[in-house]
Amino acid sequence: MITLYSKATSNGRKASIMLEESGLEYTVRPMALEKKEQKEDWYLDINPNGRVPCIVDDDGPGGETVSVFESGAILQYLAEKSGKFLPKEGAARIEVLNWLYFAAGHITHTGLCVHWQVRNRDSGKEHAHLEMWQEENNRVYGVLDRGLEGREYLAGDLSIADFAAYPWIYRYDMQEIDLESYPNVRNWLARIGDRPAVKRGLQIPPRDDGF
Ligand SMILES: N[C@@H](CCC(=O)N[C@@H](CS)C(=O)NCC(=O)O)C(=O)O
Repeated sequence: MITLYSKATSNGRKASIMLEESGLEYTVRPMALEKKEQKEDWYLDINPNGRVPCIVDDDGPGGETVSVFESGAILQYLAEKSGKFLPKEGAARIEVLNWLYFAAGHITHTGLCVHWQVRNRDSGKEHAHLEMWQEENNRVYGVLDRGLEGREYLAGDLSIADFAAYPWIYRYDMQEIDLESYPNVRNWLARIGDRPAVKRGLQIPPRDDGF
């Protein structure tokens, strides 16, 4: 059985959406980030990075227990375990990995930097780099918009690359992005957001503050 250690944040949601979409059996252990549970020794033993998400699978390769602790690695692990959302070989697999790493790198890092700077500004703290990160974020949305031209999903067919990108792009409002400037991203966002498994995954573990 897979155990998901998470909170419904942009990175946590990548894993919960994939778990819902894949149909794999799992249980959830909600993490109280505000109590710094993610920095406790028992958790650092399974995720040395001290952040969410993390999964532990007691039926990993060869029946061994494995922990997987980077959201991109979690997506790839679950895709390989379920045989869904990542072609086994060929050009189609390469295209999924292109966009998966773009999401795990650019989209996630830039989204996080904008988020921190906006939060700092709104609480009266230093936010000297807000403009710089928003400019970079607009560049990233531009790359996505161009990539989605003539495609329904990032790699052509629905894949783990979409699940890696969606939870950050879903927060475009917080990032103060004008979505009308990126019509392909806007349509893709609506398409992914319509999926019942994605709707469920966004709320795992449940949160009641509207995000
Ligand atoms: N590179 C990691 C980033 C994980 C991450 O930043 N998680 C945030 C929530 S979105 C977190 O756990 N924050 C709590 C902390 O920094 O202690 C991944 O992709 O899994």
